[in-house]
Amino acid sequence: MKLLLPVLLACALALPSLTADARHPNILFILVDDQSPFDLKIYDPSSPLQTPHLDRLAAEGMVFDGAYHMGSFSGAVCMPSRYMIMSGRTVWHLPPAPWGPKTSPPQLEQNTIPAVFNRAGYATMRTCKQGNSYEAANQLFTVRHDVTKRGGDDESGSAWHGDRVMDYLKERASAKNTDPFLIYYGFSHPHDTRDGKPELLAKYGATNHDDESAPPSLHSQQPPLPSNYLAAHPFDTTHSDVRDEVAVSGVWKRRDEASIRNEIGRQYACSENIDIQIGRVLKELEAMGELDNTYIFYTADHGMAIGRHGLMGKQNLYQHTWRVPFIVKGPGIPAGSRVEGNIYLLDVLATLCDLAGIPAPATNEGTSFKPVLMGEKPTVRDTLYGAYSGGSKPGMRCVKQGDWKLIRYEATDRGVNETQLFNLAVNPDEFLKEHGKTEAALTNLASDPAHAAKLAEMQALLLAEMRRLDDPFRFSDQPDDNLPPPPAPAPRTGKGKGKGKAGK
Ligand SMILES: [Ca+2]
Repeated sequence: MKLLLPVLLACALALPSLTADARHPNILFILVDDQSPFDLKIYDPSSPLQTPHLDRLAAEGMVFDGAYHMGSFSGAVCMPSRYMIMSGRTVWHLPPAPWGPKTSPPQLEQNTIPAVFNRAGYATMRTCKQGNSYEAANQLFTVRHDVTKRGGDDESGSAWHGDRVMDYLKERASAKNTDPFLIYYGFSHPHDTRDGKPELLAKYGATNHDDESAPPSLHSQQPPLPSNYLAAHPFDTTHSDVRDEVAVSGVWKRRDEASIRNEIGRQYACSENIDIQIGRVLKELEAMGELDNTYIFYTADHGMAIGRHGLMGKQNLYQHTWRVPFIVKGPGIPAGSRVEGNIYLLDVLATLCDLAGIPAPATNEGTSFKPVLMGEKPTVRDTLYGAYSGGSKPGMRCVKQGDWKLIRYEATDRGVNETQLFNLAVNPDEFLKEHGKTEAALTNLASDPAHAAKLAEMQALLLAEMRRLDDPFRFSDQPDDNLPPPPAPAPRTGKGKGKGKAGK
């Protein structure tokens, strides 16, 4: 033993500090801006959206059916979502949240994805849109190219972000840099303005429409209306006048078939272009011999309505918007697998650390779902909570456990007090009575006496989650828990400051 120890120490010292080997895999984290999982054929086989590269990721990796963002205290849902991804903190424990300075540690940015991976010896690179994000964390990527690119050609659109990653990989190869890398590959699309490239717009029968006085024409190649489309949401969601519901160029307040189908066509044109940009990078990684040692994540900061339930934006908690697409491929992940997962975007930091073999920071509140990725278990939690509090308070909350989901809406100043109870096993589209389905189960069950016990159970579960997660608001029929009136959100810092128009 005395002889062996120096030998072992010498061997350990002889190891390179960090190389892109099986112990320290590369990470490619792809984040798109505003995309419902149900846009993708992977989640809705009837969707005409073509994404061959995402299909390949799904075929070679794992698809999550239960991936969620935890919510927002702002109309700009992007912003807290991106804070949660970067920091692994729950929504009410983020620096810009009400009481954020009290519920989040100082200098949290030093425990975010770039800071943690820089310290572990990773090469960190980022490209993404600018603004409505976590600027103090974004600044910590060693290489950073953030510009909002939502135009309809390569220089002004998604190809620009693709070019930045391609340039980075080529420079890395020419410099013979063998440090493992973490690339945060973000896009500015398909967030509006959804100016697609002409050849992709043509494929989906869409036009870059900007004339508010007249709807675009119907076209046979436009995607069909969503199954849960409505011409209007049946009640004020507590923030029905938010920018996304009334002022998105191309739709505005219109919900007619032509406007919605054209806008979905534009969304798909932008999403297919993103898929093309992902394909370029995957091909380059393959040529470099890095693909097999890289964990590739694909997701969005939140979902999107675009006509579903008569809504346009991201300021609601229906499944199309609360859920996000989530696909992961990499070493050890069973190919072609599909799980529920029950993960939040705020679990990403812990999971990346777990996969890379580095400790998650003490400030992290997320749960590593590496055991799910490795096929060891199907979920990481039983209960999921969602919040939207960007308009009147408390706003919207939801809770999901198993097949059952409760959504509550309250805005005393607007006369809103609504409750929805869905059995997602039989009503996954969350049809309401306004959808006119004849089957009794395909509607909101909150007022059905047969489900009164389930409603009470879900109400209790929601209160428990609100307490557990330090939700600073309560509904009028809940105990007030002696909560103080919450302060206004702290002003945001960095380059995104002043661009925080709700919904941007
Ligand atoms: Ca977004």
